[in-house]
Amino acid sequence: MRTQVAIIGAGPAGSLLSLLLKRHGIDSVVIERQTKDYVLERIRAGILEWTSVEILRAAGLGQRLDVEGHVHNSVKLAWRAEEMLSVDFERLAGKPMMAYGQTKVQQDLYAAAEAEGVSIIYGATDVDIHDVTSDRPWITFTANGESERLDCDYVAGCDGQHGISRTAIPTSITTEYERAYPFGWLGILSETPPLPHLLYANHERGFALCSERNPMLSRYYVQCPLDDSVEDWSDDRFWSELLTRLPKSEADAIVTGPSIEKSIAPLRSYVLEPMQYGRLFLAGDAAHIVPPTGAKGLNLAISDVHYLSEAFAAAYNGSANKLAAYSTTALARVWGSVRFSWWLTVLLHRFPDQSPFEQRAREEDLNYLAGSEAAQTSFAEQYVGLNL
Ligand code: FAS
Ligand code: PHB
Repeated sequence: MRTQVAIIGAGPAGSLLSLLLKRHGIDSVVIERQTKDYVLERIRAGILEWTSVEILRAAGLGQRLDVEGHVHNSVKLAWRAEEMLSVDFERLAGKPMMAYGQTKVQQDLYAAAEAEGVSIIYGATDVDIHDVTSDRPWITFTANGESERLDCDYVAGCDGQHGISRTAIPTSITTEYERAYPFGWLGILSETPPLPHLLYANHERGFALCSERNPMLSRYYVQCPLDDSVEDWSDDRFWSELLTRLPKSEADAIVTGPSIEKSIAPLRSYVLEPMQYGRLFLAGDAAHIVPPTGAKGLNLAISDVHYLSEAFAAAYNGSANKLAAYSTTALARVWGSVRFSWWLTVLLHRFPDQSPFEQRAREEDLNYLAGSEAAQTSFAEQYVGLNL
């Protein structure tokens, strides 16, 4: 087989990239390890930055999100049990954000790929990347029991945090930046009406977050020890812990119910530099991971492939400058979101080894945020998404 761009991974990054390339008349083939249903069943992100909404709309992928997405002009922060602050995005940053789950984004991307004849090969194993420093790289993989070879001009590594494309870049030229956090997030979905707004809470018992997926589907998280398992958390224990960590006025408004999904995710910050090597270009979680506190992971995958698709289009039109600068361009926005996600994670969580001084200083951070329009503006413009 031959194509112009071979894409490894059909998560949000890989499947959106294939569609953006098609908008530029560039052929691609997407090679995905899992089945389509497996990818669609993963419960992950819930928030789109306005920049992401605009990229999806511009690519003709905004029809459903414009009907089912819930635009939010603010989020609430709570601390010291009853202190609360609402940050007004529209007034301070000039744009809102949208609650629209990654599951729906993925469904929309796969529906468009099918309708437009984009080639996605599911269930591919033994994927390997060859000759990325030549001008004729190629991919090998096994699909339906057959060994396959895909010749291409370029390779896009969109295979997430457990992918292989990162390993095709020699460690002699890469730098890894990493921070693991000493806690996880226990998340549940419940078929109950969510709060009217997102609420982040820093409580002495730990972080809590109230979010949504639709008017009858709530998404809640509580910080939990890394060595906890889902079996340690009955629904009753979860609801009791969540309501304890919220201000009473908010806790009284929560509608509890049976969980229909329950999982624990570890939190990590990770950046690989550079994000390109020869004719291999990384995008999304393949190159960087953020703790979900700032709701940036999915949004960075979208901005990476926005830059990458523009760079491929320029290259096929005779100008290779954007492609040569892709890693530098993407990393500028990646680091802005990585820093914000790290800062918000440290601000809102309880660290097992933290001192009373650190907690009191964090609370002062939140008091300052509550009293400073400048601080709230800085928070707002980073939360809704830095400009491309
Ligand atoms: P993905 O991991 O989504 O996709 C990579 C794809 O590559 C996968 O489908 C995988 O099967 C495939 N693949 C891997 N290795 C391969 C190989 N060798 N060959 C072929 N295919 C291969 N972000 C938020 O903003 N908010 C959240 O609340 C949030 N929660 C999360 C919870 C969990 C448990 C995880 C893991 C992530 C969460 N994220 C969250 C981040 C998440 O949304 C990612 O940022 C987003 O999925 C990134 O998209 P991709 O880069 O496409 O990577
Ligand atoms: C979610 O809805 O899953 C969500 C919302 C905000 C975050 C993280 C996750 O910061």
